[in-house]
Amino acid sequence: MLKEAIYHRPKNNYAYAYDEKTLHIRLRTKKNDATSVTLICGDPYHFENQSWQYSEVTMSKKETDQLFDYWFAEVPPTFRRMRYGFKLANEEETIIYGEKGFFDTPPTDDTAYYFCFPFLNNADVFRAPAWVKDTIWYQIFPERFANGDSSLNPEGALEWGSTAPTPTNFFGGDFQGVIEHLDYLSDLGINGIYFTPIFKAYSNHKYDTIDYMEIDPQFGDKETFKRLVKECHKRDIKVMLDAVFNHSGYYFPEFQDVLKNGEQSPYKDWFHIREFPLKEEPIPNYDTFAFVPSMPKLNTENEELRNYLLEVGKYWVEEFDIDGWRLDVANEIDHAFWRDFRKAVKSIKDDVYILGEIWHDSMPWLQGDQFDAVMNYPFTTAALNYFAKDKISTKEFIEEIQHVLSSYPVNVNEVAFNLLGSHDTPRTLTVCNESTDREKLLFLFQLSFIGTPCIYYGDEIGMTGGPDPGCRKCMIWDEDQQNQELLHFTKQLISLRKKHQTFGNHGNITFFETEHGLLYTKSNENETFIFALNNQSEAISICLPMDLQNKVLTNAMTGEQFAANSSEVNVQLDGFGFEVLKVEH
Ligand code: ARE
Repeated sequence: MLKEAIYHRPKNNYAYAYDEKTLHIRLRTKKNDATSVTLICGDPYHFENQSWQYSEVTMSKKETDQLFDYWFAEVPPTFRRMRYGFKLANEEETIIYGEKGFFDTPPTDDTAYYFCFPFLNNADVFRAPAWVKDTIWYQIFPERFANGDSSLNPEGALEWGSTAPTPTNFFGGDFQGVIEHLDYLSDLGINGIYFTPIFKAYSNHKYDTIDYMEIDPQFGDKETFKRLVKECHKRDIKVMLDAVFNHSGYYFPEFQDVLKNGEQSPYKDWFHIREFPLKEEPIPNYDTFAFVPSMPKLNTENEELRNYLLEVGKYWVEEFDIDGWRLDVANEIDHAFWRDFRKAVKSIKDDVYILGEIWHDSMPWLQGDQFDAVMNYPFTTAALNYFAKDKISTKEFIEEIQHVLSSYPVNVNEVAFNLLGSHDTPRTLTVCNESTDREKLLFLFQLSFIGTPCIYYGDEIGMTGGPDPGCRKCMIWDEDQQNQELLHFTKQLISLRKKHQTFGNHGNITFFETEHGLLYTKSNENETFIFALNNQSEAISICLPMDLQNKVLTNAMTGEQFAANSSEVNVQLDGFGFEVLKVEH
């Protein structure tokens, strides 16, 4: 066995509390190396005749990526503490692996050889709000969703959809417009809206805040926003706002004060100024988001600023009853701030959802003390490379997806924010080279996967657009211009996800090897959904992965039923075709 590939470390995705009584343990081995892995585990203080007493739990191979297998076991330690190690076997040898290295047989004179999960403290369990698991998000870029009150139009606002979006043009989207289309969103079936920033700012995207306590006047006022939240809640739709705390905008009065008064400004420590006077060229001599001079980085270590931002976090929850915060550039802000932020906002409403914008591996933020989820861009990349761009093989896709799953605890995966695109990326249909067939496969995968899917406004009706700002076109409301078939298809998937727990976020996912096409199942004790997808233009046949003799299969999309008359069932898929079949056990 390749010992160098064997890896475990407690208190992260390899060993964590799933709930107040259950531990999950993972072990990494070289791919296709070990043939069985057993968890050796016991209470650290349980000795008999000076011999440590342990039991053995079989681990199952849960994920496999390009190089490794990940073995998994679930254990409920009676006294909520555990020492543990692993027994790995293949045809050649059996070895024991613990914190102090490798052994031939399990040592029993001392538990110091083993890994330690000291105590399962309830306060440390990662817990996202219960409602999140069943949420289907819809992302709205407020300037471009709907213009419901033209009296609020910013100066020079253009006619809705009359021209392409640029970094600086305005079309007058507002809250009234959103309110008027809430029935459309209810009908679509989504039950959470993520709004990009709505606070007073300079630009059309509002990521350059002027006042965190005010609504941008082009969107409406506080009364209208209150009404919007109420109308959403009436329809069981949650509301999440964007908190831009990494940086302020250029016209944030405190930054203006520093520009004007330099070192004499009482706000100079609210920012990271490298030298006075401030200058922007050739690059700013103060820290910024990227190298953008109009986005000076805020110093969250400054107590006054920190308290101000924590007040902002609380204010919109307390006064407006919002349900979530999406945190912009979350990974560039210190962890201590986010721990305080979590405590502050959850003290007002304990089931507020906290979503960090992080595009990379995010385990340090997902330990239960900071965020409930991150924007799952690694999922996005894998899905687009496979379904939209045809850049990777089925095998590579499954490996990538399983790599993402293996990077986090199961309870974190269950609330991962799975997006296919956003206001920062080209529209999915454009990435699909405008193939609606490919787009449908993407939606089907996203909406049947573990986590919480998010639909970027307009993707459901087939809008196109390149990278920012191309992806920020005005929403198309003329039904003749909308792709009604795609809209109907999206609605159908959302309704299946809501109706069947197994289709949605409560089923175990398993991927199968195939010669062609993608095959996976979602199942619980009562039923299994089988998903067969063909991302190629040629027709294929896929053999279903289970013995279906005498079982009745239901086509989930059409409701048609048929009985399987042999144990081996093949489905024929047209180019870019798919089948979703349900089997009761
Ligand atoms: C403008 C221009 C862009 C230009 C950019 C940088 O339009 O063409 O690339 O400036 O000079 C907001 C606006 C943008 C605006 C930007 C700056 O929405 O239109 O862009 O402000 O004025 C990284 C960060 C991530 C960030 C993305 C954009 O890690 O946090 O870059 N996303 C948030 C928001 C944005 C917002 C800001 C931050 C700033 O969602 O909308 O931009 O408030 C790799 C990297 C990632 C990187 C990602 C995308 O994967 O590893 O770290 O994300 O690519 O570039």
